[in-house]
Amino acid sequence: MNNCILLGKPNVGKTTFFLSYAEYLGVTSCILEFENFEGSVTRKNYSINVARSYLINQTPFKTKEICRMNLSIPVYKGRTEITLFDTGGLIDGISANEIVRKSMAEALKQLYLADLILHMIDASSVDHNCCSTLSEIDYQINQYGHSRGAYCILANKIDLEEGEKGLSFIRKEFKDTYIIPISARKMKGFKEVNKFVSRVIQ
Ligand SMILES: Nc1nc2c(ncn2[C@@H]2O[C@H](COP(=O)(O)OP(=O)(O)O)[C@@H](O)[C@H]2O)c(=O)[nH]1
Ligand SMILES: [Mg+2]
Repeated sequence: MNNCILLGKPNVGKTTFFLSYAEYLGVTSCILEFENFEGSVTRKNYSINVARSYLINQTPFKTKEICRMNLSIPVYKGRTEITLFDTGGLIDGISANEIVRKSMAEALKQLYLADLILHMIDASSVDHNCCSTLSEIDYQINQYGHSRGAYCILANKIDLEEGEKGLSFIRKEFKDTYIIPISARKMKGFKEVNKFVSRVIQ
């Protein structure tokens, strides 16, 4: 089984991508598995739109548990199954909030187990000072990702005006990394993401 993890700061658009990528692959109704911190798994069957209304939010750490979904990816000859993991988000340092600390520990555990790492950065907020702004943790994920090999950066929110400027900055900062500009909201760049995922997992 191929485990593919979505990682990045809170509010960069991981959950939006998680659901929109499934939709891009033809999924209309999905079975989401939520694993709590004690390891027990709850399965929920949602339409993509209902899942969006429940899971996507401007509140940082809206997604705290790991949420996963099995997806069928077209590869060279046929299709391959992957499990895509949506995580709660990583921040710099150690949070004072125990739930956030547990959420980050779970994300790091899944990162260790992942076969493919999709590191999402909010290209529209690199000049801002908000929870999704590129920071030290992104450089650490990048370093770890390179050490693992199957890794790329998804530079999200390029539909916003500041996104283009942010993308140039991200390209300068991470010169050795394969960067895919995307808009998770507008489903832009998904063809490139799909190509990358297919190439790595086959
Ligand atoms: N403009 C724009 N907003 C986005 C995009 N992707 C996500 N968002 C918004 O960013 C916020 C956080 O998204 P979410 O998927 O919950 O981020 P997560 O915390 O990384 O899972 C929400 O308000 C989304 O609607 C995008 O591609 N473009
Ligand atoms: Mg989320």
